[in-house]
Amino acid sequence: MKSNPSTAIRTAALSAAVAAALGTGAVQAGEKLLSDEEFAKAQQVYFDRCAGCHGTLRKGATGPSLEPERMKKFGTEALKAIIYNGTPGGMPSWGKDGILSQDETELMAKYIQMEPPQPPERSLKDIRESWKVLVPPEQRPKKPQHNYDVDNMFGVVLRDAGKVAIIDGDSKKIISIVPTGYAVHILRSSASGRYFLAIGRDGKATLIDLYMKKPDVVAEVKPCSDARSIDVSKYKGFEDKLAIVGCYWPPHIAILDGQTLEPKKLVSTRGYTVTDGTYHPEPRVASIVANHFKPEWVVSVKETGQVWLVDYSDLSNLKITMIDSAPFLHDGGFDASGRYFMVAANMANKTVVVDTKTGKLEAIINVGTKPHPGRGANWIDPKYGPVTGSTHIGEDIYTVWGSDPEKHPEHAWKVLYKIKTKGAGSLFTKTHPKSDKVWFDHALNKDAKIQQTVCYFLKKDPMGGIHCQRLADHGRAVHFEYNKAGDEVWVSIWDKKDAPSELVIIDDKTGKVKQRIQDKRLITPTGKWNVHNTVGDIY
Ligand code: DHE
Repeated sequence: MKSNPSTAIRTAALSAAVAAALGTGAVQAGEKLLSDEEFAKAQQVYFDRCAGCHGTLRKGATGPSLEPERMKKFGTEALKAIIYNGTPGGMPSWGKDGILSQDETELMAKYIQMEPPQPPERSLKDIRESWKVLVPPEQRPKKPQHNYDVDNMFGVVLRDAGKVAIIDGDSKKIISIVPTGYAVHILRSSASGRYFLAIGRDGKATLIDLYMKKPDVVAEVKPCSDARSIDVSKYKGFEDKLAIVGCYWPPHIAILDGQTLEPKKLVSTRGYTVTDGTYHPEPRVASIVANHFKPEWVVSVKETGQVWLVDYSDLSNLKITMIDSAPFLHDGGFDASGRYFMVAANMANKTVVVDTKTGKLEAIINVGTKPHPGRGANWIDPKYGPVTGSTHIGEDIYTVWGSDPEKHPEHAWKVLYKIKTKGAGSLFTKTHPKSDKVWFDHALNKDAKIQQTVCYFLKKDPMGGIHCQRLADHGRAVHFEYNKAGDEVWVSIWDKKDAPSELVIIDDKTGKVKQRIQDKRLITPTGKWNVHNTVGDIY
């Protein structure tokens, strides 16, 4: 492999986070196409860039299977072209976008023709060893030690910094920058609103106390080596007693104490697919929500296509309802009533609806190519009543379906209309009950100008056209969150790690930018959560 100073492989060894995730010294199996140093580097790149969509064992999910037998048929040159240029199906152009060099592209083309190394499992004992209580519950403040409105605080993921910014929604001041996990993915609020729970891509969960003068981590634990989801127990009488982490690797759920994150129980998600009953060694845990009607978490098991209702009322006699739905479950949220959980089965082009009251599959809707709503958007349509909408990665449409089977059964779970967007690559949509608008981004669109553009349509006239604006001439405009009052919507401008990023605040009434939070500490901001809206599942 040729090497020059600009494209040379930059790191010889695995980073600490990835080494912990994948295990150091993985041995190359099968044909040896890379030196040990290159192999270690490729493992790191695969973990950072590829595993989320293709799976650790490369069996495929949001992206196709990359198993060696299949890859060898493509050969190194064809694989290099795909990795460098991306595909119309949504694979990023890693080379063209300046993320992978020519050498790294070649490295990955060779790596995926080799057997995938299997990372180690994680036992309850391993997890226990990673558990730290930095401030025990009895030493935490009894009330806020500051004058900020906790309900209007925002937690903003600073992805590549592995940190979370806590921002006052009133003054827009950055109150605290809290270290969390490697490439932290999402935050959720505790039922009380006093804590943010963060989950890092390296599987580290952190509990952030917003009552502290300077909000900080009070407990942490690492139930997985790769993860994307976290939540707490919210049912009456169980509020914040327990927490759950959904792991990508090892494929399991971890139940934790809600106040200290002490690991309590592990349940493997390995099993058989709903499609043809094939055993899957890596069914990863995607979205998790807390059921409002029962002491349960609703857990999406991606590859097998089951939605699990995990009853947390008795951990020693754990009951799990396994609802067969559709494979490749990913992100989702509740309808406006909080009864129906709607989750995108993105590679199946479907949205699965689960009734959390009866504990049964309610519907499967054919929505569009690769739906990706985040937690989605709910509003009252003037003609159809309560509806829900989703954006798509794979095509330029916004799909709207009825979501009120009680009062509007004739429209429930039927696609009512589709709105044309500015292009494919949309990741998130959001609204607020007080807003007259429904917003969506195009963060993964191939065109930089479109990536930087957000749009809305009006609830009163959804087919009356979209209103779009380019929010920045750098980075990608991604993910929305409203403030507590529901009159501002915040958008991240997510640039590279060494470039300035920012948060753009839009006046929701006028749809115009009213403020920008620019601060050199805001490195790669992606998702953000307002305490009030996250506690109440308001979207
Ligand atoms: Fe995410 C939600 C997985 C890429 C930002 N992301 C989720 C959820 C899952 C997931 C399973 C649902 C969590 C829940 O609700 O409990 N995301 C994955 C991936 O596997 C994938 C495709 C590739 C990867 O390697 O991670 C991926 N996600 C991304 C990104 O590239 C984004 C834009 C930036 C980043 O951090 O990497 C991104 N994902 C988000 C955000 C949410 C999310 C902001 C939460 C949305 C919300 O409103 O709650």
